[in-house]
Amino acid sequence: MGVRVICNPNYAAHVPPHEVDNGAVVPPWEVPGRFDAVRAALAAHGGFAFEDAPALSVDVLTGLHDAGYVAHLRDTSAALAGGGGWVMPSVFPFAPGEPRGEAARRGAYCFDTFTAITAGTWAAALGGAAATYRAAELVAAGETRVAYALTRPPGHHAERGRCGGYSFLNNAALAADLLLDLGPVAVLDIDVHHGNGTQHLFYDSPDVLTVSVHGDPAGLFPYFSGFADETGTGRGLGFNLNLPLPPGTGVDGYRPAVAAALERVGRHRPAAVVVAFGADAHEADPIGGMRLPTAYFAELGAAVRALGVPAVVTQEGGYDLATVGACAAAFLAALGDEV
Ligand code: OKP
Ligand code: ZN
Repeated sequence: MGVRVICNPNYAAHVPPHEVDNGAVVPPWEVPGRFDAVRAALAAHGGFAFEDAPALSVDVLTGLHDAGYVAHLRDTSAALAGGGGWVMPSVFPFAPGEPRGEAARRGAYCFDTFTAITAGTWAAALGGAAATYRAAELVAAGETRVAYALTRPPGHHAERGRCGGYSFLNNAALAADLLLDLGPVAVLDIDVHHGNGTQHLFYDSPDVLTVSVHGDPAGLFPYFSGFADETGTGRGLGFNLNLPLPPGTGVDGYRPAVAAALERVGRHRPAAVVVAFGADAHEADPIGGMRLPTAYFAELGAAVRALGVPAVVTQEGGYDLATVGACAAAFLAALGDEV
């Protein structure tokens, strides 16, 4: 089927110690075993070609992420090198002005208490960006119709200057940016959580259409965005579409939402599409709250394939280690199917 899988060679470097949920310290959901589970499932499925991403120059991130934020990630990881420590915010900005000092920076460059920076975070995040950049390069050069960046941590919650939602560098946005060389681009986000970072980065752009199908943020992370009335701003007005779904939604609710999402993507006449893929709407996912069976991920892949445009797929969420790989394999095999 010819799907190129570009791996983040540094995926295991980022090991979050825990997350803080409603003030409680709980085990992290976003763990290295997620990558291993997906890679094993793709290998068992067969038909996927794996390669490691070459190193990426940090300069590639300049147009996308704030320089102070990038320095914060890099410097924080460097300062933690050799130890098992971590950095998480305790105070978020409540007064105007630049952050002065380390404790202020922690809160200024992060929007939640789920996203620890560790010694390996910078390497892992940059490795994920490298895998995504390579995937986009291959698609832009016409070397493959479908490229999948197999990586963790995820990226779709990362804003220009803030990490959050386990995300540090916005891989989907990086791919979209590169693919703009071909013409208009659409990002379709089917992770169960709203892709707030990608929406934020392209909110005023008519060139990159952002469409997200996700759990209603009234009751699901990221809570502050993902509502249907967020439609873009300025020249980008009309180029953001959110399709929130109630908790417990299954195939019957997803089908019409995905059809509406793809109808909008098609009207954009994209030269390429970026799929921010998550398996966390699966019925077994421990945090998604939705009811999709594994087989529906094949239907999703076929539906995206029917757009008839080249695709870069980024790996976002999916936290049930027993099913995340099968969902990815089903989606990618259907998307990459040659006829
Ligand atoms: C990242 B991605 C669970 C709290 C989890 C953070 C979710 C981040 C999801 N009680 N909160 O979009 O899969
Ligand atoms: Zn998610």
